[in-house]
Amino acid sequence: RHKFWETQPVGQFKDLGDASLPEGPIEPPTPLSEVKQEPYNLPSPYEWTTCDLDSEDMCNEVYVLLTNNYVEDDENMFRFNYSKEFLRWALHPPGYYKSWHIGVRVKTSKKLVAFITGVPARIRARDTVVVMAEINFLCVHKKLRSKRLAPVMIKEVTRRVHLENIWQAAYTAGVVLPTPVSTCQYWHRSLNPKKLIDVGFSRLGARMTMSRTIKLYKLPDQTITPGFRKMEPRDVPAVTRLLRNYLKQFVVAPDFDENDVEHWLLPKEDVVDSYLVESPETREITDFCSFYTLPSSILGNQNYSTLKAAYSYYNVSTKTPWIQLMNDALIVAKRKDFNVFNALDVMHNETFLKELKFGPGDGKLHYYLYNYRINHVLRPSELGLVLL
Ligand code: YNC
Ligand code: MG
Repeated sequence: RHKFWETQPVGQFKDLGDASLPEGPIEPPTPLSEVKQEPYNLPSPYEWTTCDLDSEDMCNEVYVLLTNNYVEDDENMFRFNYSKEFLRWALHPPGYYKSWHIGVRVKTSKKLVAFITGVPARIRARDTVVVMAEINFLCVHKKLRSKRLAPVMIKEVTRRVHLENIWQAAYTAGVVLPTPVSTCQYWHRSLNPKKLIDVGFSRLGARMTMSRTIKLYKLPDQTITPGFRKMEPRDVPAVTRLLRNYLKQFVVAPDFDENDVEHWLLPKEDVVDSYLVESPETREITDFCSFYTLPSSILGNQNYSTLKAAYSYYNVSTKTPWIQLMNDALIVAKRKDFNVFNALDVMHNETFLKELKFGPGDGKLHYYLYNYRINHVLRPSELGLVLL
């Protein structure tokens, strides 16, 4: 059934439910001298290229490939449209390896036709912090699908990860592969219901009029929580402490240090937004929320070309109730002209989704680990990890 994945060190379907298998690495690392030194062979029309996202031209080529060929919804109405600034941010975290940003070109025309990336991350699984690669942006041009290019790309990124003495990886996908660590669901909170209905993202509810729908999703212009403000560079130490303490409770979560927080959570215009609550009395930072900007192209609509979506990222509540904190996040997202606010049912998100009028989406998002076994399928609320 999975000719490629059956050969890989990942949890296999036949082993699901076998709690006698040891948790942890499936295969031990091999000596670096035994890692294949040359790239895998591609079919002869194609060649490997390493993508330097600092180059405006390369970044543009990657952007165009993804804009036209990356992930679509099941009905092919929308396609992710990651911005160039977002791609640079996503691919240049602390300690990144340029060699993990891998492209495939047509030899004759030099056209970029496929892409896959990794970035390093420390991820804790239960009590063990493991250096992993987060694999993302796997994309093969629409005209080259079903030619088994993806397995070669996955093997090549694996080889380049191994060359850095890293043996585990984390990734998410909308498709079911052997075998999910957890299966999550997206929820959507309309901020501009009129547009969402016009473009076919949502439908007018039964016995609802447009004006009642608009009223239902109306939000105040100003945030409610005293001390709610944008995160600043001086907040990095306090946010790191708050987040580290929060993420302890999840079975799988990133092990963020101050450098990671500075990179992943300091606000970056049109890429990532972060807010916190600073207690007006004690000046203590008690709560935090963040979201990233990921528009989708709207395919074949006369009136609109882009859906502006905010995606819930890392949030922490210790004093402000979850519902109030995330309602303030919705208020700022609305003020920044996002059309919809999306959130997975990970971490504590279920405590606010229904109350804040999020509705369940159709697609699922499956989380995977490569060469690391976790013996039970996790509930989404046991996951403390959000990948971009
Ligand atoms: C997928 N998304 O099952 P079997 S997510 C992993 N992730 O293998 P072909 C995938 N594997 O079942 P196509 C996958 N999608 O025979 C398919 N596969 O064992 C498997 N879509 O290859 C599939 N981006 O080349 C099958 O398929 C084999 O031409 C078939 O190409 C697939 O970034 C794809 O959804 C996804 O661009 C590139 O459809 C193409 O269809 C496409 O014949 C639109 O491939 C965009 C899209 C995927 C987004 C993502 C995470 C990727 C994770 C990859 C796995 C990483 C493993 C860890 C490596 C480091 C290890 C260390 C240490
Ligand atoms: Mg292919």
